Amino acid sequence: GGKNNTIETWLNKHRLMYNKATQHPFILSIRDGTVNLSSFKLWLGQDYIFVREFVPFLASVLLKAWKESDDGSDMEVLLGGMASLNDEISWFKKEASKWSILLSSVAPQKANQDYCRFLESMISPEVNYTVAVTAFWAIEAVYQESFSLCLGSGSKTPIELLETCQRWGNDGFGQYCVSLRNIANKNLAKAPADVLKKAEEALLRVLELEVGFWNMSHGEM
Ligand code: HMH
Repeated sequence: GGKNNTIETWLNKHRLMYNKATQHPFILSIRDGTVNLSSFKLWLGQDYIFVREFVPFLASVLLKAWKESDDGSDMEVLLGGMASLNDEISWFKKEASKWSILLSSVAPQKANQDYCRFLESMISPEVNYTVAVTAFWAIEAVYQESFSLCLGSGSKTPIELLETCQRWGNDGFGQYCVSLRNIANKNLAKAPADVLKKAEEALLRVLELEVGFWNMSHGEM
């Protein structure tokens, strides 16, 4: 606690794992234009399932904020996230039809099931707001960092994947992630040691699950 930079401290401490999650070979293959389109389609179908599971998780974070946060602006940031998820689900359906993916026939693979089980565990009222909002920030931040890599100068992202990369790599989403990190830092600064420990564990678990999710898409099961 104390200083308002717990997240930065943890990211430095766990830099290797964070880089594994944000610079995965699947993302690097999008960036250098060598991505296998069947991998991309697999990712798209699996992520649609994940995002649907993300809705009740975010609802639970919102509920915890309402009960436990002393700052009303937290709820507004989270509500904005909820609104974006509504848009995101429509986008997945549109994108899936563009790639001729029948979403109703996609079954969650092992890595996705593991991740969804983690989200479900975070919904429990026993998990406090600080831990849940730290996990939430980490989940969003990994996608933001990953996909913005595919938009940077020198990237050779295939044109038909640009919209996907912009969805999570755009500046607005980047700002949203900064707001979430500020919320997490603010709550971590006043958290007792046991909560700090659980939040750090949740961050590490998210990074591990993100790597597993990319591995699944990249055909490295
Ligand atoms: C697996 N992680 C995964 N999917 C997503 N859509 C996000 C993070 C960001 O919302």
